[in-house]
Amino acid sequence: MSEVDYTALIPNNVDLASDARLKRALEAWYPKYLDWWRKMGPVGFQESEVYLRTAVGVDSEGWAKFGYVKMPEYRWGILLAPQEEGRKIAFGQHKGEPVWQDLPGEYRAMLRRLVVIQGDTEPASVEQQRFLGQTAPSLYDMRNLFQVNVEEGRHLWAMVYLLQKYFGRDGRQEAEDLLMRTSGDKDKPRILGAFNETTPDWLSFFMFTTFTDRDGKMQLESLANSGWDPLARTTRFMLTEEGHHMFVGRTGVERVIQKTCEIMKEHGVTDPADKDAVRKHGGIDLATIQRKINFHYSVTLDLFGAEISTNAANSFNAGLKGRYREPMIDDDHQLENDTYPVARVVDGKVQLVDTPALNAINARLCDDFIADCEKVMLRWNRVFQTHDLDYSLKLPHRAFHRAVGEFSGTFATDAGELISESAWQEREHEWLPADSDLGYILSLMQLQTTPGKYASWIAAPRAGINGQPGEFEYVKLAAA
Ligand code: BYC
Repeated sequence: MSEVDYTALIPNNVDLASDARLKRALEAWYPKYLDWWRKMGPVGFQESEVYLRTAVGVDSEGWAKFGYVKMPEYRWGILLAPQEEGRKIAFGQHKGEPVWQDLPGEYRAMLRRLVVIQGDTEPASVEQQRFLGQTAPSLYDMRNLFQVNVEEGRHLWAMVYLLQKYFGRDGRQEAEDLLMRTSGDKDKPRILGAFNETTPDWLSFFMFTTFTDRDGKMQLESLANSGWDPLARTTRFMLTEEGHHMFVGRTGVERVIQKTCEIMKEHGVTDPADKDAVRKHGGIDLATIQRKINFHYSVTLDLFGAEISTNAANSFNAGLKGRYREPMIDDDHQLENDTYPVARVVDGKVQLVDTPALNAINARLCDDFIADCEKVMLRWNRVFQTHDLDYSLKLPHRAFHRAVGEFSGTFATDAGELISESAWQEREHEWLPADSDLGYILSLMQLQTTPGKYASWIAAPRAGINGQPGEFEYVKLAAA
């Protein structure tokens, strides 16, 4: 069924009413989730009325409605994309067989791991962003932050549904554990590196939603063709929501660049390295924006795992996790005799090495991610052109500042030249923000709550959410 039951405590299109055991398990998890949301979710705005989008259907047209909601009352639902009749496994050794509706027993452990890792990132990002409401540069941005947060919450529900429906007692335990780990916690951290970093300011948030949410898109796209149909259908619908998160990031950074360009033009600043000239007018200088790109992009590349990975080969071979947009790739979708060029360190240099394609699944996804990020850079660099400024931002080399995979343990410049550790450390702040840069960004973070007004360091958006006018009150703040 694909009709969404909104009368139920947990809105769903999975006919929860007819599965008493699952319904009980999810209803028992709900108060724990709410507890977590209140403790670890957005600080200070739980009673405010936020103009949010809520998913009410799963068709591509008209799947969501907008209205004011207090976040703890958001209708977090379980929504799967419609089942496709006769769908076949599209890749790996089971290619051509009907997709699995039940959990394939031999792949239980692999699937559990994929679902848990995916699930773990969702609450992690909410935790990372929990203080940002207090320094929102406008009500428009505050609303976008909370939209992202409630949808990450819904994505957690999506994974918890899979765990509780298909993995029995272990699944229920994993669902509990997803609420027990905490981003950045010394003893019980979140599973993947980037989700334990802090998101202390809004430029970090926009970089995170540009780059790290884009990893989310790539990973979800790879799972959206899974031979395990419940996972494919769940992730397909998650992708519908993911687009807005990346929009928030891309346009957020774009608006920061726009404001900096306006300041530079207005005050005749021509040297992009002249931080002070921009900072004294309350903007974020271009060199600092570039360093923030370098940091967030490199940390996100680590999320793809090792470029050469038997885990990834096994889950591809098993038909569980494919490549980016698998059905559009023109090959045999089994890859047993194929090779793929992987960037590796050979003779002290980064070189492409032909590698068995099955082992290079992570490397390929990473390449697709990089190509997607390049498109974002084109958009950002267009802002300079419209201001007649001869400047461009760029992605650092894939070997730069890596902690996972081929380049972990090496030291590369932003252009990919391998250098010694001491040489790298001497030049680190050419490429990565110094504490003083981060301190400056933090000093700009002041709450702006007048409808239609924006902080000094960011331009207004081109259009409102859901066609709303410039002065729209996106968040009705609760009286303190
Ligand atoms: N940090 O063969 P390897 C999102 C571990 S983001 C720490 O290299 P594999 C979102 C790995 O677990 C998308 N550990 O990699 C965005 C393994 O440990 P075990 C999240 C790491 O397995 C914004 C060992 O190293 N979804 O949705 O091929 C906001 C060797 O692993 C890291 C997914 O990632 C790391 N960075 O690939 C909200 C999809 N990387 O098991 C949400 C599901 C690797 O040997 N996950 N390790 O002890 C996967 O597909 C894969 O697990 C990975 C790693 C791509 C993450």
